[in-house]
Amino acid sequence: MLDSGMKKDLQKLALKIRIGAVEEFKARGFGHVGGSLSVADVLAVLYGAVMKVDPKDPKMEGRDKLVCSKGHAGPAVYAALAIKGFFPYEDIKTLNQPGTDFPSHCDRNKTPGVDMTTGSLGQGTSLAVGMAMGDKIKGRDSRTFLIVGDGEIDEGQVWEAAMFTAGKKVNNLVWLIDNNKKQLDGYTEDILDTGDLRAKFEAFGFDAVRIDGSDLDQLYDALTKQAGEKPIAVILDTVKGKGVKEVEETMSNHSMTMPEETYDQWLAELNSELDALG
Ligand SMILES: Cc1ncc(C[n+]2csc(CCOP(=O)(O)OP(=O)(O)O)c2C)c(N)n1
Repeated sequence: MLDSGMKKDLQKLALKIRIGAVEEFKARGFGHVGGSLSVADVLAVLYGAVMKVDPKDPKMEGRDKLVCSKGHAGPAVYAALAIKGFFPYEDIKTLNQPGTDFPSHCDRNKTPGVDMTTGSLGQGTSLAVGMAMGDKIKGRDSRTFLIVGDGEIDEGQVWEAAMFTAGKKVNNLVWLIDNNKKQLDGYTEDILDTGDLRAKFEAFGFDAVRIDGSDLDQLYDALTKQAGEKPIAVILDTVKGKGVKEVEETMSNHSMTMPEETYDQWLAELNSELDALG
C-alpha cells in the first residue's frame, strides 16, 4: 500500500508522463494518443516506485526491464524515461522526426532505457519471455515487465508466449494487459471478443489478477507482489485516452492529428491538475 506522500508523487509523475507525451504529439502534430495515455499510470508506478533502473547506466546488469510490446505507446515510455533522467527532456519533442532517437515505436538501438524494440504487435511477448529466461539462467535478480495491448492479444504469438511463460515458470516476467477496450479501429469486444482475460491467463497457469489500471494503490500492490512459482499476469482495466477528457470522449482516438491549439488546451488541463497537487 502506498503512503500518502508516495501516492502524491506518483499522481504527479503520471500527470507529467501525460504532459510529456502530449508535448511530443504537439511537436509532431500527430501520434498514438489514446494508447499512450492509457499506460501513463502503470508507467508512473513502474518507473516511480518499482523498477530497479539507473538512468546513468541504462544497460546496468541486473536491472529490471520493460518491454512495451504495444510499441506505439513509445511516446509515454519516452516521457517516463526523460523524467527519470535518461536523457534531456527537450529531446523527446523530436518524436518521429527524421534522424530522431525517439521513433513513434520503441527502438532499443536508438533510445537509452528502452529495453526492447517493438511495434510489430505480438512479437514483444516472445522477446520478453526470452529476456526474462536469460536473466533466470544467468541467476540475475531482475524482473521484466511486459505491457501488451488488449487488441494486440489477437495475435496468436501472444498465446504461444503466454503458454511458454507459465509452462516454464518464468516467474520473473510480469504480464500487464492494457485492457483499454479499444484497438485501432473499434472496440476490442466487437473486433474479436477476448472474453474473461483473467480466467484465460489463470487457465494458462498464471497467478492472474484484474485491477483498475489507473488506481495507483492497486497498481503498486500488484506490481510489488512477490511471484510464487506461477508467473503473475495483471489485467489492467484502463480507458483509452485516460486523463484528457476530449481524447477519452473521442471514439477514434488511436492515432490523432490535432491543431496546435488543441494540444495547448490539453496541456493546460493537465498542468492545472498538476498545479492543484501542489
Ligand atoms: C503485427 C501488426 N499488425 C498490425 C499493426 C497495426 N496496429 C498498430 S496498433 C494496432 C491496434 C492495437 O490495439 P491495442 O493492442 O489494443 O492497442 P491500444 O488500443 O492499447 O493502443 C494495430 C492493429 C501492427 N503494429 N502490428
